[in-house]
Amino acid sequence: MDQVAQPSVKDLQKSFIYHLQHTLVKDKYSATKADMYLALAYAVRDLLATRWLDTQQSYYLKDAKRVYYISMEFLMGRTLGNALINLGVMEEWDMALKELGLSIEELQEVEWDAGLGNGGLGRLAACFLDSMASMQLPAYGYGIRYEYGMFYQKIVDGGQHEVPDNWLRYQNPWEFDRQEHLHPIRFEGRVVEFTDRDGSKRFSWVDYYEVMALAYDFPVPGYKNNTVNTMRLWSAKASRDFDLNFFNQGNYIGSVESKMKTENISKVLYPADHMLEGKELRLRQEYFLASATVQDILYRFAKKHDNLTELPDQVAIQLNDTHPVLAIPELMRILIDERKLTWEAAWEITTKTFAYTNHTILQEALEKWPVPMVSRLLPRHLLIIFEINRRFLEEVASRFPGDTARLQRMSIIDDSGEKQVRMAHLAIVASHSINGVSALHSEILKDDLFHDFYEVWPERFNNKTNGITQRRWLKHCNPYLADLISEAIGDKWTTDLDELQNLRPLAEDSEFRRRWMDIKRMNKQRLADHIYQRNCIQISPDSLFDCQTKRIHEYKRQLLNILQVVARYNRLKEYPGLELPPRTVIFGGKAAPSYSAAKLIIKLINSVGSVINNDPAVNQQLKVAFLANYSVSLAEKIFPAADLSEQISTAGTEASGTGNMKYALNGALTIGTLDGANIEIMEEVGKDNIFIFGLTTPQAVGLRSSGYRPQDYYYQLPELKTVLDQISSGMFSPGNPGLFRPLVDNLLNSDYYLLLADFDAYMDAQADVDRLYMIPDEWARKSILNTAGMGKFSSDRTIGEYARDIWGIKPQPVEHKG
Ligand code: 26R
Repeated sequence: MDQVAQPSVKDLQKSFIYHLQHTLVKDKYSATKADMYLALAYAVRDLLATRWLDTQQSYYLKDAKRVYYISMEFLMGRTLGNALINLGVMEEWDMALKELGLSIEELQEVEWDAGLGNGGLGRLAACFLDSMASMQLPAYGYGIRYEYGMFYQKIVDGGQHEVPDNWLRYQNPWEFDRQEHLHPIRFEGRVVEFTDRDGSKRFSWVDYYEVMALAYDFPVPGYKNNTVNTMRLWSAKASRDFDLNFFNQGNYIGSVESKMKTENISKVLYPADHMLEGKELRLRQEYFLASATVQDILYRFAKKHDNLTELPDQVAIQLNDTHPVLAIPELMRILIDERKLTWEAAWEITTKTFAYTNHTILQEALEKWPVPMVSRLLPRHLLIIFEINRRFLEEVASRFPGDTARLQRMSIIDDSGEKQVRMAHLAIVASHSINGVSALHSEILKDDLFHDFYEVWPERFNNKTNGITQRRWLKHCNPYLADLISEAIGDKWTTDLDELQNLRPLAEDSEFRRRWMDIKRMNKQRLADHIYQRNCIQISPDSLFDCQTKRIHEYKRQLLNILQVVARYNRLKEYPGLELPPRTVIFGGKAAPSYSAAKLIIKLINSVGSVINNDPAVNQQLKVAFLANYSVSLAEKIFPAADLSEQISTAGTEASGTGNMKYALNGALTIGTLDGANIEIMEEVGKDNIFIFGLTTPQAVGLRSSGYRPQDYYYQLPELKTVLDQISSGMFSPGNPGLFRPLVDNLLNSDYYLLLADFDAYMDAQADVDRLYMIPDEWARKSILNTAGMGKFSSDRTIGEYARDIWGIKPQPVEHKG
């Protein structure tokens, strides 16, 4: 698609000054840096506006099939830099601002992250939006406009403190409220049964109360292609009826209180991603998103169609995990109760429309909601779920006569204890596609977690290995490396990441290697400066930057990393002349506020760090830094500076991982287990260019079932024993010697994630890392080969597969009329 003539540098300056004066009413004397950022944001926004209108109009006129990506989380990070990149105006703006004496980097730092997500699942949704727009797909993201996003993490005395993330406190130039797109969402009440005029049994939901869902739209620009898609986030508002009913009762303050309570629905993102807490407010949020979105989809469909059986030809809905799965009974309810379709017709439409992606196999994180809670909140939906289940179990019973154990295992209702709705079973039964997010993970779904369902519907199961957008995770975050790559192989990689293969021969070119590592060193210096400012730790850009950044979780094994760090410390103390390359071990990540083991691990990392960093005998060779408040914008500074990427989850636990891809794309080497997408990364970069260690998934499963005894390792490995004894005896917590004992006791007595079993292999792999880092040319070569091998992991590839295999949608190029 040809680009419309870009504005000149003079035009950009005019627009910037216009917004400074007229939108913000500031001049050069009164403008703060925040004002300058806003003026720039409004000027860039103007460039998006007409493209956005053109895109939406063209989808309408072409009556294109749309895809709806429904997600409780969108971890977007900052918008400005991404908009500049995708509009292709970064350099022009850089010049325009320089002439005005301003730095575009500095202004970008003013923007507060949109952190409406926990981690991997939320960031994947954000990368998918970028890819869908960049591939010109008619796509929408639907989510919740939480008033408070992921909490801001402070480290106090080495421990995590949560501070509310009031991201809307500042002006947000990137959102548009759409007062006209308002949907009523019903809760509670009861169901009455009646007989229709034609004699059929009907249900009606009565005595409910209503909350309104108000739309806020966010632009999602494609890369240099005139497409601007929409992310629509819902905010809860008390309805006018609600106000009238309550305020007329004469209890004014009481009425304001209940009004606030209904508006609480979109107040805060739940920050727990390790365990379902089962809080009623969370279930309300899930239904709020599901219902508002389904109503919106049907409203848009109805502008051009009146035959609902055509819905699956016009609409594909992808559920980002089970969190929005109530969209299924909601669509059934509307089709049957309001549009008067038969059950069979409604069911066919529903199953052809929905597809489900699973993102975790951890039992504690699988959603199950108590039947009494669902019954009180959503009485009609519960009846629909029961009926879906009744028909489903009938089908299973006829295929497997007499197999009652199977019926119990597969039922949507778990009645082993307090009755619960198994949301994943509901998603599987009502979807035509079920996918995992890496090859290994998708196999585990078929062989293990959902094996019973795989036997019934093998054709529904498929894999879609995750990916990341190279626009944000290379071009934007690592501009010097991006320019070097483009200089060497052209810039087609920005929309076709497989082009990176052409870097392979350059790994053998010593001049290219030197330039490659010069850029890495510069990025390391930048991160070192940042760390010095925040943590007051001085680190050398010549040390090996060894990074593990991700949510803090036992299965991700940050604890294994820190055990290795303590062992390294002991070696350096014992053998002062030891020839090891200096290392800086960098951690970042948040713990769920309710996850006490994860919080204790943060405290341990910081405590080990303060002993090591303050020990003059080793601190030229080893440092530990925990970077507070890991977020999208902080990640953008870390990936470009990393030498080594730690991907060390117990085999069979990490669904995919996406940080692993971002590190390798920026030239870090991976030390990792055969878990999630690490396996596919190994296949792409080659076994010689990655440090793989540890148990495989079948070995891990086998070890557990044959009676794993962690203490055997404790007694057989003297170095390991020393480390564990040091931690549990208080060497890192002199004021409170027993502080870390629970972590060690857990390792010795249970160690579900097999840290002790993998310790020795991990130490060996780390020794291989040290040896390689001592040969800078070899390291540089492998670093280049890692980037060169990352073509497969573009989210463009992933989205292309979803579009072709699941959604049946095609690119719809947008003509920009200017
Ligand atoms: C329901 C609640 C307790 C909850 C559970 C789990 C809320 C959020 C989560 C987050 C999970 C689903 C998640 O983020 N999974 C991650 O998804 C990434 C994208 O597919 C994967 O790369 C990553 O391996 C996986 O852990």
